[in-house]
Amino acid sequence: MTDVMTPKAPQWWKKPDVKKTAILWVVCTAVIGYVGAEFHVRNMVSPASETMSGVISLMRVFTWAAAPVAGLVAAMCLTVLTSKRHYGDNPPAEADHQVSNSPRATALWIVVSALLCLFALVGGFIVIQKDSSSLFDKSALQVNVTGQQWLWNFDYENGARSEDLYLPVNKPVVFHITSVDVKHSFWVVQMGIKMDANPGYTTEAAVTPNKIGVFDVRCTELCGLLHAYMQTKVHVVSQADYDAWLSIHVQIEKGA
Ligand SMILES: [Cu+2]
Repeated sequence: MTDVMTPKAPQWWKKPDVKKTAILWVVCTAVIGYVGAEFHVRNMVSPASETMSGVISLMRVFTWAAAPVAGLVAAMCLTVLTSKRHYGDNPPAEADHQVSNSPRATALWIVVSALLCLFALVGGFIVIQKDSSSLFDKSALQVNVTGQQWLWNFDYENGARSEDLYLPVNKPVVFHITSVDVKHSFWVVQMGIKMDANPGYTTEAAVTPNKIGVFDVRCTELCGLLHAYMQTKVHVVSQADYDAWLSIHVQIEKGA
């Protein structure tokens, strides 16, 4: 073990292409991580719930965690593409890398990639766990969501039904999602909620909208000819506006 700890650079590090790959690895990791994370964040919607904020940070973290892997592949490609080409049957002496055949390098890579996977798994579980907690919130609003080719229906606790979703701001809501025909998927884009709507089953998803405004609801499971048009809006309003909308809506339904 002591010979490994000596400050002298190991033999393989002296090979120019190993050095080149290592430097490129650092540069590629930084570029891929930065561009990837910024690209994701800029191209993702502005969040309308804690859940969506969590999704965005998770994407950022995952992008950075994946950057060294992508960076190494890119660095190796760049080294190969820019290195001197050798012709002949026997590789030149400088191409004989112990690292290419080293159990230590293999073990290190397995451990590092296993740790990265574990990190992604645990990170994902923590966010999922946090998001599911309001499923058990007794004070949460309950809304039944029914998908059908090619629209959504929303049923509220007082019997009102609508095709646009209305929600009060800062109040947890639990969606009970099903379908009357084929498989659909209920996606509230800016709130980071996406759940399958299966015929004969009820699936659940919970969220707390934290921004007043109009946001998008889409079907995200290919469900037939007009799948692309199976979208509607969610109106997040104040509690007073929500109560007023709900009472008027029920009256209209009863009067009709
Ligand atoms: Cu659909």
